Amino acid sequence: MSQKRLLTFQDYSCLGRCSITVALPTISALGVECVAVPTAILSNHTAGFKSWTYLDLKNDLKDIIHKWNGYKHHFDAIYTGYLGTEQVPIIKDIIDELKDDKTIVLVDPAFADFGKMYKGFNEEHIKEMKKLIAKAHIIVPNLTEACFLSDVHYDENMSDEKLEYMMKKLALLGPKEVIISGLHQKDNLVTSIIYDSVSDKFSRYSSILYEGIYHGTGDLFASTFIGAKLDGFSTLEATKIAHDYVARAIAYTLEEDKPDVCYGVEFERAIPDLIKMINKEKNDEQ
Ligand code: PXL
Repeated sequence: MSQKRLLTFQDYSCLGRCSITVALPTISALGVECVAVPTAILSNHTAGFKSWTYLDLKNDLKDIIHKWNGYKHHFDAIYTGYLGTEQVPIIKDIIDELKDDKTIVLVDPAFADFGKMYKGFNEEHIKEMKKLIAKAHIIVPNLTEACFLSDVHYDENMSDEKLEYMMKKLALLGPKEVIISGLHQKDNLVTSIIYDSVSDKFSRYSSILYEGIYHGTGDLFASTFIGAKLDGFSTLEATKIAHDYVARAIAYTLEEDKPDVCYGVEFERAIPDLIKMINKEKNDEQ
């Protein structure tokens, strides 16, 4: 079996685990080649830190991928994460150029959380993101992003009926599957919900909730999910693996007296657990 190759576009934030610094090690640990194109270089991410430097690479993105012209390369997946508003249409064109009929396109909208957009984003970003989502097979918004993208009022304690209505609305934008992770619907539980628009079915997975704010866990979930998908797991299995890995990473982080939200979660310590999970699932299947 030949090794799977994934292409990802997201920022490189040097300090504060998120985006590429989470995607590369996680996807590599899953045995998948990760071709990571930084869309911008920041000193640190924009959540929690007071300020940051931002080197925008939007004018380099097409030059980078065009240098690959003439070489043989198939991308089994193209995965987008945090993007600046002006980068979104550029990435949309690049996806059209690089994907073939076997490429899975995963879009993590990555522009909002806790009912608010991240610093520097406005309505224009939502407009552009809706167009990018039209190119995706699978999207993994958090609850806030799902609300912004479906024009549904944000409600932390959304009913199942409303969630299902919203996920169906998101699928109408183009993606076949919509996954929302990190939902706090019931006391002490965190839930991931999947909507498959082809079968018109929902599936759910829950585990014990660790209270608190853990930055970069959306990026960790998306990276693990797509790596596991390329390892041959179904969407539900890949969702469970990603969900459990994020929970392990949070559990390690909580071993610290007072974890600082700026630095993200200690996912590196959970990589051996991730590899064990993957091997166990594979053995269980045999
Ligand atoms: O984890 C999402 C993310 C990624 N990249 C940057 C961010 C954030 C969230 O704030 O600021 C630069």
